[in-house]
Amino acid sequence: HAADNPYERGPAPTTSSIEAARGPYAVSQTSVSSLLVTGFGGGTIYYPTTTGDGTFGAVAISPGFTAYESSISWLGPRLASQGFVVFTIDTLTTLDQPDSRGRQLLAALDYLTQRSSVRGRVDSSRLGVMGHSMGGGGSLEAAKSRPALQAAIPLTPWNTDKTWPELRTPTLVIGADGDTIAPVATHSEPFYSSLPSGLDRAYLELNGATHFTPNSSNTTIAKYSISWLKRFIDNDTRYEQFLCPLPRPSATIEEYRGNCPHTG
Ligand code: 9J3
Ligand code: ZN
Repeated sequence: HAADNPYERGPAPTTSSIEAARGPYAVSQTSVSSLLVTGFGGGTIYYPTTTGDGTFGAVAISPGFTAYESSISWLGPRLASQGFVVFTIDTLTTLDQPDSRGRQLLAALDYLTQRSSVRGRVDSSRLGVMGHSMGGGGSLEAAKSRPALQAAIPLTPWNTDKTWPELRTPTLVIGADGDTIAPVATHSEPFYSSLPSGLDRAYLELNGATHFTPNSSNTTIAKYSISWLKRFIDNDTRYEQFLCPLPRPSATIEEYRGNCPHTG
């Protein structure tokens, strides 16, 4: 109920509403040229068109090694239509490593909240990060250096740093059972296991999936990402039902680990 939670946005969710290709908000978008920003490579901001619902939480999303914004762009309208401002970015070079991608995600959030044309629509205290592969590794780096971030979702993340006990940000790690580039045994699983045990954390292993599954529209990635962002960026406990009790293995879920109930 909005009277209890000033950050709640949109109608009460259902399984169909979080699985749908689009949520309840009409979405607009604006392009940010790399020539006009510093610290990252520009991108596209997707945002709810309405100005009648107050400010929204926001998330910046980085692509992986050698990849462009286009490789993660499906998440822009998918998440924004649920009531977030979403900034899908390009990196300074496509070869940037995870630590650099982490700094670039933070530069993008700073641009979004302080300089962008939609800054008035963003609640600068409710921010999150996502990314694919080295961009997912970057989302862990960003959360490590900025503990005020409210949610992190690394997607088939890759990083040489295997341990993340420093994080204070609720983190959902999404791995793929068939990933041979960032195998879950040496990336997603140790990343998840090394998070503090008292932190709100989860590990979703996609079934029948590869390193590149996060590069196209995927309902399982979308529904749990929406739920995690709503639960921790918006403090919206209406979404707790999709996260706790822990999802059971299914045609699309190889494994799911996490703490329940959530504490944050
Ligand atoms: O961003 C990624 O896809 C990282 C996987 C990779 O190619 O690492 C090799 C150095
Ligand atoms: Zn570490």
